[in-house]
Amino acid sequence: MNRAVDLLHGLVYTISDLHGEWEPYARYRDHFLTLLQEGLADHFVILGDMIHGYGLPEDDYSLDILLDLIQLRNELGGETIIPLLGNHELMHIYSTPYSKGNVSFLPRFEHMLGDYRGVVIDFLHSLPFVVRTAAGVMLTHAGASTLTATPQAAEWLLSLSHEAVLREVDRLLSRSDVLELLASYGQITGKEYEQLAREQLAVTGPDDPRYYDLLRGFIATNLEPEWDLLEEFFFTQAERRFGSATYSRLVEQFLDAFSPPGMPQRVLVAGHIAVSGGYDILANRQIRLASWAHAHPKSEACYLIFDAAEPVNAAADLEPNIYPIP
Ligand SMILES: [Mn+2]
Repeated sequence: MNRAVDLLHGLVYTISDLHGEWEPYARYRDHFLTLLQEGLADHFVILGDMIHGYGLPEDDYSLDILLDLIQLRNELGGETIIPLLGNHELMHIYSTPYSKGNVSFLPRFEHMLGDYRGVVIDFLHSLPFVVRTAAGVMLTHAGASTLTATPQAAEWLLSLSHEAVLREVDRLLSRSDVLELLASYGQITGKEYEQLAREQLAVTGPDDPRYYDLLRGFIATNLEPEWDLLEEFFFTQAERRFGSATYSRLVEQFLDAFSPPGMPQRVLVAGHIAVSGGYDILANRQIRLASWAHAHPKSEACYLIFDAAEPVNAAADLEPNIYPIP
């Protein structure tokens, strides 16, 4: 498994975090397709968190966006259409509940899947984690963190098979007393396991082949170091914990760890965190891009386009390449 897409040339059109909002998605997508036809863009990268609306269920177009991306990637290929994995997609690979405010993200999307489950979950399993470019600009969902900024962590993440982690979960499960685990899961959550599995994952009952998936997710989150690395890579908000000088060194180490031989990565572009306006420049090493959900106000939402072959040395060099939502 190779979780990095390496681009040596071509114009890279980049957006972040759409969180199930169809209209901005369609605007960015249509603009990309026009630019592609005109020879003014070659790669469409989405920095993860395509899914999970923060608003009402009826306004949540998460499934439509993924189905559209699946079709686009089938038509145009994985070098042209490059959605990356974000923390919101990750939880449907491992069946791990996650909420913010009043919204429980896992069950809403799981109940949406219906007959599309197989194709959608396969698609999530296939998503790359990073794009690296000859320009020295690396694209990913969240940002740098201490645990992931080592060559060993980078190597593990870049060759990760989710199936292998889930097989490890099953190995542990096969050596456990499942009934006892179900009972303790119920004790922790205050609800019967079966009720939770129905609510969270839309399973039909104990005969459903996915009946134990919620329990598998619970075991997965206790795997060390696997889950710690996944959690830090996809959920990190390290920039909020560290001062600018420390975070700058951390981004440098992170980029070094993820650089392929002969193609040093010098600038990081990520989404994941709200910004005031449409983007932030962090320690002149990182651009925090907000293409919709994390832009404040939304009218400042923006995308980035840059040449994968043209060397970039500092985050500020990319500022002229940032444009408002089309
Ligand atoms: Mn995120």
